[in-house]
Amino acid sequence: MHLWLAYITFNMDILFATRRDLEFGIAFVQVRLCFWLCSRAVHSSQQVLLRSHQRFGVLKEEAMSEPNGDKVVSVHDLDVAEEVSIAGAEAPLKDLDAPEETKEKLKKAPREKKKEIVHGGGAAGAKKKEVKKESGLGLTFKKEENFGDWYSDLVVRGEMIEYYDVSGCYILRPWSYAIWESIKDFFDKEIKKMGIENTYFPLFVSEKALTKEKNHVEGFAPEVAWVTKSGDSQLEEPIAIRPTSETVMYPIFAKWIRGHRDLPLRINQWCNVVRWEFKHPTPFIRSREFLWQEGHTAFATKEEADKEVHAILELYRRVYEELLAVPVIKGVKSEIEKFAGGLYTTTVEAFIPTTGRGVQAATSHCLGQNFAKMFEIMFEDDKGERKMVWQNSWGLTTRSIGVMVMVHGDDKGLVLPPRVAPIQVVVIPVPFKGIDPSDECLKVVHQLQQADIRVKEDLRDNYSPGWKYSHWELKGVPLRIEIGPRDIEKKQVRVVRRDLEDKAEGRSQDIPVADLVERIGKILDEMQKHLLEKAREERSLCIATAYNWDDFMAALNNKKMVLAPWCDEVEVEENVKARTKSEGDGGAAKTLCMPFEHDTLPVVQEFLPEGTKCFASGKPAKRWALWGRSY
Ligand code: 87F
Repeated sequence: MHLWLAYITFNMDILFATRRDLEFGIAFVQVRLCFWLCSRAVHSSQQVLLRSHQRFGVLKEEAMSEPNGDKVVSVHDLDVAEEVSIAGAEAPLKDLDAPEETKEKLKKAPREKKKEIVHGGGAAGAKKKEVKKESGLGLTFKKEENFGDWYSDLVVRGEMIEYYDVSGCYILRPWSYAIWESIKDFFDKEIKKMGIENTYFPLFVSEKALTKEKNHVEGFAPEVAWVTKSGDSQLEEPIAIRPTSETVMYPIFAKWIRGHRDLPLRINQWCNVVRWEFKHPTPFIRSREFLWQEGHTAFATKEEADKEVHAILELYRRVYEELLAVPVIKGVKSEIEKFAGGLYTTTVEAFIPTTGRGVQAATSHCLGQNFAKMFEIMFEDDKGERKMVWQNSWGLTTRSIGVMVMVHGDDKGLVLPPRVAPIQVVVIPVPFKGIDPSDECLKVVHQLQQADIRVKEDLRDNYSPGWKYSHWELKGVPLRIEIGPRDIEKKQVRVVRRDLEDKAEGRSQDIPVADLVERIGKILDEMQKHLLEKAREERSLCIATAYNWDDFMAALNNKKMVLAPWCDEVEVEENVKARTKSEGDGGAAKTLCMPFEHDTLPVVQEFLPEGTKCFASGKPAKRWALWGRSY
């Protein structure tokens, strides 16, 4: 067994070696062999325990521990598959939510096999051996070839999501939850500046309250989850779990609002909601429970409400563009697509170029006076007249994280924009000839921490530098710093960017330690900008304009969003939905929004010449609409 392990460890070190790694490879292997010999002497009689933590039959590299908890030696993933059965370790976890088809593919997918000429290590040196190796760290699927499986694999291997045994529910691991916290911190500060206060209302809604505003629940009723039992006894009345909190909050608004001095009332809550979706669940994008913020406000006048709708929409744009580096299009929803309980719905729409699908990124609704009427939310104005309030509600969810993953991720893993990356810089020592640069790494970490850069060292001695590079690339950390003995001599470090291709100019640069804080700060800003620009360029190539049906269908089937002049009639949108479903092979298309802006054109709706016809009905066009298939 130990011989096997030494062999595996040795080969994996070579396999994960990058150019720089190879410089130091032999020495590293020597250290490993020494380590193994020692451990063999001490622990030869004990059974090695192996544990598998990765689903899909992919075993994660992990330090094996003796029953007493001591680390023995590292084992790299797939190589140990046979060892697992020998050691009787637990079987790889079942993929609980991935579609059956995906599970099958994941099981069958040929792992990338690499043939490597491995130079025998240690003092014996020059012996050459041909071995087949598998990396196990790289993703199984390619983004362009098999997007769905690439995404499911990525969110798990990138440690964003853990599957759970309730369908449609996912565990947000610290890596993704930290991203949510960044979004939350930013948005929370901004809404507080606007005078909005945080609050918390209960998770449960009575049936009476939930069904009070009929329009609002009508289409959604099948998605409402109900509690009907406690223990063995039936509840007297079933209680709904909030799918959104209009009906939870507005009875209380009616109580709190009496006169014009109680207005505006502006509150927000950060919470979870449950919607029992029947469409195929996708981590972050469509889950049965998700996290969000929901803002609910009441004003004396429509003008004030309108103003807030747009101010919040602008904040949503900033979350996507400034934090997540995802370009969005602001607009208003069509009559079919708006929130049925409200007056109008504004939206920020994102786009996933790889699938050619739009995705509603966040919405800000003007509810008008519908809810005020149903829940009797009235106020006495300064002339003593009783009036109904004007209301808004607005929400942004953890879907935003999924959109970011889909837009920026690549075949190596996640690519996290620096502003939301839980770790912005990882510092990795590259030992050579017995020189261990760990202390220098710690100094650099300290230096960067002082400048509020989120930085972490990876000094684990049971992983090779090459393995660590792949690991942190998979997790999307924006920058890695490598420090080897030669760097120490030259008082410099090597900095490598995650957002650029392997051979791209500027991906890797040597930076003097003295300039580090300033230069790293600049590079992170540049990366943030670059990611948005790159995504914007890609997205712009995916917007086509069509004036007739044939051009519209052609663009749609070419994975594009289509900007088209439209008569703005409900029946025509329904007809377009039906026709696109039957004529194309990617499902129905609908209006994503009537955009307020288009690329550099901030007033797109003003550029509709007299006499322009609707692309679908041939009737006079009233506005530009952006159409597309969507999530
Ligand atoms: C599902 C079940 C029951 C969406 C639902 O967008 C009710 C609903 O009202 C429901 N799904 N909606 C619309 C939510 C509107 C609105 N609420 C506050 C938001 C943002 C935040």
